[in-house]
Amino acid sequence: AKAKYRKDYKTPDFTVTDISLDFQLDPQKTRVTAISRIKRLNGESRELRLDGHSFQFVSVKLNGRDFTDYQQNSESLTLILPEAEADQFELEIVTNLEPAANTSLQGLYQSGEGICTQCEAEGFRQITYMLDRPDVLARYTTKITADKSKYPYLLSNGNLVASGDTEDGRHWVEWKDPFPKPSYLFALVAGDFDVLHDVFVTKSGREVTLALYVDRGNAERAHWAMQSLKNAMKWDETRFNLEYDLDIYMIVAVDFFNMGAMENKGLNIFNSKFVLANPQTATDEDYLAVESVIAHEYFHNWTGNRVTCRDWFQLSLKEGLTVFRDQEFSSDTGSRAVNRINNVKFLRTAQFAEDAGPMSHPIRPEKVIEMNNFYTMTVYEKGAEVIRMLHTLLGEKAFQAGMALYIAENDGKAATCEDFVSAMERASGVDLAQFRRWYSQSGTPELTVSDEFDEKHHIYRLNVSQMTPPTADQMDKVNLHIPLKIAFYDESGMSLSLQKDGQTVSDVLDVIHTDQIFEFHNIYHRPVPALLCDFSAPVKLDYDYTTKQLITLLKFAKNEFVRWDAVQMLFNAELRRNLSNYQQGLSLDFSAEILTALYQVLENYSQDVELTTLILTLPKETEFAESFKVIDPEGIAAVRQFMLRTIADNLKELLLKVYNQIRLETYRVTSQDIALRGLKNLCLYYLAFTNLGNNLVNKHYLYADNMTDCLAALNAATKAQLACQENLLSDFESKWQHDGLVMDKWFALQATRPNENVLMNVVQLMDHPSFNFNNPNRVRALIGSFAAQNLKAFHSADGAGYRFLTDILIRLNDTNPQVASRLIEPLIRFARYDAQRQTLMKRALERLSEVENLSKDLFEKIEKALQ
Ligand code: BAL
Ligand code: ZN
Repeated sequence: AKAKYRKDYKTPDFTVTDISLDFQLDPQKTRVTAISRIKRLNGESRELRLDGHSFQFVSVKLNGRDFTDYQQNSESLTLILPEAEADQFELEIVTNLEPAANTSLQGLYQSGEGICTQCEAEGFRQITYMLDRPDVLARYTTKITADKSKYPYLLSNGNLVASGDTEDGRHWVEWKDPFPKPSYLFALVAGDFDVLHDVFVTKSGREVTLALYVDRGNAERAHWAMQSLKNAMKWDETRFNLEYDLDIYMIVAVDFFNMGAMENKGLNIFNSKFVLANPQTATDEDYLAVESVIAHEYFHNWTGNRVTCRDWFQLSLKEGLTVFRDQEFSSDTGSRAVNRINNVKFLRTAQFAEDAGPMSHPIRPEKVIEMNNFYTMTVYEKGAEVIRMLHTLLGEKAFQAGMALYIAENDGKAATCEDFVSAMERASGVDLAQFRRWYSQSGTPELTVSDEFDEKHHIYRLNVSQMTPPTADQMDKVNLHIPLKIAFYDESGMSLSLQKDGQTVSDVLDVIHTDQIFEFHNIYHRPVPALLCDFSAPVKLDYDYTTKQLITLLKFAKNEFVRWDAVQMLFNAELRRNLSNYQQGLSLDFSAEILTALYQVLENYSQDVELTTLILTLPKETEFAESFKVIDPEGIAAVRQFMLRTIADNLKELLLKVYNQIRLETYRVTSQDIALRGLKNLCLYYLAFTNLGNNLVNKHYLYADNMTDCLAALNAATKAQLACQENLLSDFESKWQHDGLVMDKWFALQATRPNENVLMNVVQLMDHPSFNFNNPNRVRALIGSFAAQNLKAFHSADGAGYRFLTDILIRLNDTNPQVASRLIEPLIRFARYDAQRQTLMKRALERLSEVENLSKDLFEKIEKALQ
């Protein structure tokens, strides 16, 4: 497998201006005729290399004549053009596809009873030979002919321009997309659906038809998604001044999908997981996820579609920016603090782990073998953090001026990250020279902070140093421009104003050198510093806090994020200290001071319900694990259990009181109710670990009238291994076995049980009637959760978890390499475990590396891990 490098980018020699696609659709044999208008951009070139694979090639015609002057290999077709025709010509290519046999879920494939496409990043080339690169923008016309009774709905991008019936029970439609687009945004869907219709009137008064297509019988599960779409459209007009541009916006939900969703122009295709929601089937968390993914794909219409990427190394240009936009949408719509905390939790666990592993890469990667491997936490979530830092440095007004300039300059074009930063720089006048390094440097920077208080002169100094440790892909690091947001509190919790030389100074420090001293005046007592408020940069921060200081921040900080972060530091310190005790066979203990502080937070829960829940939630094992160089899976599990039980026992009465106080009548998805349910269910979770657990959890399950409560009971029952657990699990199973999406919750619970025999159980569940190895959601729920979330079982010292995952990956390598490549992640991060586990993990990877027809997806990761 050959790598591609960012530095090798060359503009294409040819471009496709118009393409007309004709699909004679059939699950066993689909015939595709593609007629392209092609223009030469480089007057020298006579060789036209088109990408394509995994179909049956039928014929090629040049300007209407059969054409034979070409070379073909497993990935491409290269035409040697006659000079006389090379400037501008028409190419007709015919291919045959078998959607029903396409388990890769890329290109054209069958999902359930329907047929659909997935073309990002390089799936279009599985449909026909094409200049399959994002800087080739063409106008698409798509004609689809198919069986009318099986596929009453035939959809593609743009507007429906014609339709009709054929004599043999088939029908056809023609769609035309007026906006030139790269091939990765092409989409086609055929099937039978329930359709939910609505209308959105844009701010300039245009009426847009909204249509949401779901499996028959699921229409009532689509209303939340529709409302979310309308909210997103409105929000983008208000906050970003961006209006929708076509007359119709369609969303189709399908059950077989590798990603979460896809932003195809005018025709989003969604994993049904991110569309369907009703109180019986979806949890509060699911509702919020649907809202955010619907918004994300909608926001791509401008940041991704109207302005697209020049090449795939620039992926973060659209993804980082669009994640930032969907995060802002959720924050403006719901609670900003809660959104920030949840995003930071995710980044600190998943993205930091990626940076520390063999797949580390900058948000704009330099080298890629399989592009699908770069739809990562780094490109998406860290990419969004980089945009957020720009927003912090520029402020909303200048940031929006930069956005407007970026859109104006690049509309209808394929742009680069540099185009974006340059627009931001020119619109704001802020020098971003050093800031640009965030795009080329990988790894998690570390800030070390110490302080001095000069009592006599009332001066307080912060000494800040930065360092980015070497990563697998990049040894040498440079200094970054890091915005460090701070606040100071006195012992009584009053916040102090930041002053220097009699002037108020900014609470965002520009950290740009290796070592810097920041001085603050008129400080009369040694303050407690709150550092990295709101996680103003994606870095690790080290400051030697005392427990007392952290408790002060927890109690008094004005900023919710600071309060939550203080508790994270307290929990981490408790875990670390006790883990070392555990490893030495000493007894464990929990700080009484911290218990008292947690008690007080819970007692005052009505002041901020959501924050109370977040503060009292003990980090998951995987979250704790991330702070260790060498991870001890058993030790972390044992100590976390101890912490959990200690909090539960000590706060038992108060937990029960709060549990009983919170009463919700009918289920409503409002911020207030979600918050109250969250806290009640957290109380239930702790109480499950006390002698009250079995009764309480059993009752909670019985009375639950919504999935959030039902799942909270199941989770508590299985994690605390209560007597009622088997009963509840089988009740759930008999109720929901017909519904794969709901059963995913059950599969994930089974896979993350603390039981000794969990692996055997997972293996048996692969034969469960609701399980389907070809459905990525099922595979991720059962096998993905086991490997990525069940730290102790997956890393069992005998290597059984590793062998199991390897067997699965060998199968998936043939059927769906993209999903295989996601699942392999826990295995390639062996450097974080002890020598014995490392040996076993490496052995598993070596076995994989010898598999015949190893996909590029797995090859790239295994090679990096073992090098
Ligand atoms: N472009 C792939 C799916 C997404 O990020 O929206
Ligand atoms: Zn996206």
